[in-house]
Amino acid sequence: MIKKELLRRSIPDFLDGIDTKEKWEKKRNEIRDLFLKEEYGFLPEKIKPTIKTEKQGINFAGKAEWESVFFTFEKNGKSHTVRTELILPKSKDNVPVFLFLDFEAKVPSKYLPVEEILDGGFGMLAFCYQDVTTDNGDFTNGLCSLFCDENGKCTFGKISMWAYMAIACMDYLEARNEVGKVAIIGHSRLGKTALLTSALDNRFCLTCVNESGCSGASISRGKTEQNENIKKITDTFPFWFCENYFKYIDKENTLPFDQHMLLSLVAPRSVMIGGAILDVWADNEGQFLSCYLAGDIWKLYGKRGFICENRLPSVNEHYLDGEVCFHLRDGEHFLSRYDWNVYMSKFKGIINN
Ligand code: GTR
Repeated sequence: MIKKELLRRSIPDFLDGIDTKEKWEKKRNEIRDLFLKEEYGFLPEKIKPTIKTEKQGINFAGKAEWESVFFTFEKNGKSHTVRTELILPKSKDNVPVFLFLDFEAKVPSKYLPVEEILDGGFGMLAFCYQDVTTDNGDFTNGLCSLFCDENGKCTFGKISMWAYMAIACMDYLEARNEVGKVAIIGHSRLGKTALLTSALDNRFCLTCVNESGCSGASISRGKTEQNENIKKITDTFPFWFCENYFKYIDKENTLPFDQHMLLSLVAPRSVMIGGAILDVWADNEGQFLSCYLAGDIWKLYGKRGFICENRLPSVNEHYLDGEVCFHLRDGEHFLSRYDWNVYMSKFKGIINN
């Protein structure tokens, strides 16, 4: 079945001839730069933010400590502050932490079940993506305002800017003594962001990419009418990408890569792709094929890669044994408790290893 799908989607064998870890590591930076040049835009230069923290009274039934952490970035006389929330299980060391890219500034939020995560033994650092910069074509606000030109133009898209903040959060987590391993997690447009972040920054031991779909974990070639494609996504969200990406509208077959190669940049660390059966827009087959095609890169590191049957999993069946994981949940587009449990159980396995 897989062969037939691959033929229908006509994905060239981009990784042909890469049969050793050394050859791959030479190639990987080229691939990374291609994604930045052709799709998302290069991230701006790193600025070290000033950090201020403020303790919050709520401690989740005494289980946790909550601090708001303010990141202030300054450049050319302009500055912008992003508020983040750090919630850690009380008096623990070496705490595994999820860096969560959220749609809301609220804690807990629709997609962030704080107590369940704490009860799982994890801490979390969360920020609302629109506090970094708004989700629209205005590049003069938030962090983008520090990097745009006098006409309010940036050379990168908004996904790159959100990824920039995620990397700054990782710098901060690394400096905190109580924090152990860090996973990154995002849903949908923030799943795209989580995947790009981890492709650029190898400090995340686990990358959870929930229903990221088009221009995320899903293959761009061979979309059906019901799937989102480059034309549809750039018609609605042109500001997520850099200008070069528009060359590929209705010309997916001319892309010098496909999205599975973004996944492969995460190797040899673990990556989990989550889908929901009714989320046809995100293209589950394309997300699954990405795992299938990227998996071999892990084998160059002596790892297992993607372990699967020769078909898409059925609903609520999981392919979680390798470092590349795929699960297909019942229901619609959402980051549910079910998904969190799947991600947390893998994270536990990584810590205990
Ligand atoms: C949709 C978009 C998808 C996905 C989603 C989301 O409208 O077309 O690519 O990112 O939004 O972020 O919720």
